[in-house]
Amino acid sequence: MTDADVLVIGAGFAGLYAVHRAVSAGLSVIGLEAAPDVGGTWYWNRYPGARCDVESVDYSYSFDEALQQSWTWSERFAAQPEILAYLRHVADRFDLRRHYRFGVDVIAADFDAGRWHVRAADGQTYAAPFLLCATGCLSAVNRPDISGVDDFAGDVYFTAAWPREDPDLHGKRVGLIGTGSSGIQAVPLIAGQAERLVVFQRSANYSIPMPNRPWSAEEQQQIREEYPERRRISAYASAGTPHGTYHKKAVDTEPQERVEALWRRWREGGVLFAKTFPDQNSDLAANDIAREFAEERIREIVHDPVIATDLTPVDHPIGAKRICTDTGYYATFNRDNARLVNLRREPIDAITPEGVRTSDATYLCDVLVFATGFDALTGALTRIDPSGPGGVRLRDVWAEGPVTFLGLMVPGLPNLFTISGPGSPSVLANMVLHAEVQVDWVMELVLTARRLGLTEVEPRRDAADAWTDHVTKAAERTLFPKAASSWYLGANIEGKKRIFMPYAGGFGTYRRHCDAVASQNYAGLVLTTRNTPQPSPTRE
Ligand code: NA7
Repeated sequence: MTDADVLVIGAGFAGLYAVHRAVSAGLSVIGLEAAPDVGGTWYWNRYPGARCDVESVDYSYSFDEALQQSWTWSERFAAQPEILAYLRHVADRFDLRRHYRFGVDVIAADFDAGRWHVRAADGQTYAAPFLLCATGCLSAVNRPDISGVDDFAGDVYFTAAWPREDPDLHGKRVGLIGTGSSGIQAVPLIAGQAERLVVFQRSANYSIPMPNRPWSAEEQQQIREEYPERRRISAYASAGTPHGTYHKKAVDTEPQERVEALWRRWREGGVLFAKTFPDQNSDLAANDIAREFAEERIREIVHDPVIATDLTPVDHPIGAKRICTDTGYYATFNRDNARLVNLRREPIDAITPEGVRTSDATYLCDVLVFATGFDALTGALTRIDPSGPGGVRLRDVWAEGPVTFLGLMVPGLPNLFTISGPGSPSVLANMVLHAEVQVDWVMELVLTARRLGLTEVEPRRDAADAWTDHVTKAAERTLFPKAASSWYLGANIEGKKRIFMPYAGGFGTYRRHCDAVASQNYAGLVLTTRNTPQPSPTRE
């Protein structure tokens, strides 16, 4: 079968849920996935140290209470193998693999005669009236165009496409380029194996220790008992988790009390530190308080003051760029076999067959690891570049930055849904609950249209412009746009338009917007039957 009611691209958290939801509604579904199995980003990102920076009890599906109660996370922040095992378990439990074609690399999608025709790299096409792109925010790998990059004679690995068989780095001289979350997680483990590790840093990032630990049996029991309440609080919370901020603004809190609050968050660990105080990401004075606290910790851990200074970010308020979460990152630079090269002082001239040549030296390497990130948020979609009626192309609609309705739909491209797309909270929220909310909303719309005999749904251009404007204004109320080198802004990709892409208004607020559109008979959308506009539907 190559025809269905719904096509879903991707078998990560969002794609698996989309397939499950569509099948449960009685629709025929074909899932397409480039990898040989389920997992999405957790299939590919299997580098040493890969771990989620959100607690796993939150970063897991909520749609099925029996699943929730039966799965046990072994530790607070699960490592990649456990998350992949969870997704494989979900695929088995709901019998989702039989709807998927694996190893299918989608390269094009065209809407014609009321159907999306999706073409794969092997020439096969698949068709359905509705297309859900669950292609992920962090899946289009960034392969930097550094001079001589193809000349390197040793082994080359990307953290975002790590080999299934872990390479043995013992006794090797390893060069690692990139110090975002992936590089920062991998560095301590690679330094523990390699004979020598040189880390090439273009921009320093803030990283907060992850106080990971196994859950005790009592804690696991308590988690099970409290799950419904935990999910109730998360449902309309600002990031889709039960955690909030301190009850007072940083600028209204006495210095001693402030430091105590910061220590508490530091010890809780991870991304939560970016939200210690309610004003931390909107008021530079409040941000400075948290930033200076974190910088003091770097200086405490790193013995050499010059290296500590190099490891201290210079181009963004703390949390304005994705904060990282580590296990022993800064302390790695106290080791004799680990070295930091600050590319802002000593830029790369070229990669040579022997290693990396900078303006100051040549670093001989047997292995190069690229932890250079992704063409985030838009890359996986623009690489497919869906084309709508009249030849409207996604890349053209987004030429000046992503224009979306609720981060889910694009004017000119009917029946296309961008799960976790730009213009939705996505990477600023708990991605799993976020996927559930969006997929539920999309499926409700698809089922409503089918029930009413309407064949095409599309946002009005003015409604999409209004949403996009709202997304921009939400970002302007925060410090996010001040991060010069952030992938949230597309700044890591040469030539990419600098626009803050996620919706910074909060997960709960976003959800209320989605609820309101649905309850107002899909205000902002045009629903048609074979190009004949129909009045807004009356919901049953
Ligand atoms: P990131 O956070 O985008 O990090 C990529 C790193 O690679 C970052 O330090 C980049 O520097 C660096 N980079 C990219 N291109 C180059 C070139 N050409 N030369 C030198 N350095 C380069 O990706 P990650 O995979 O670490 O993490 C992505 C998200 O996954 C993470 O935030 C979590 O949400 C999970 P830059 O900062 O652009 O100067």
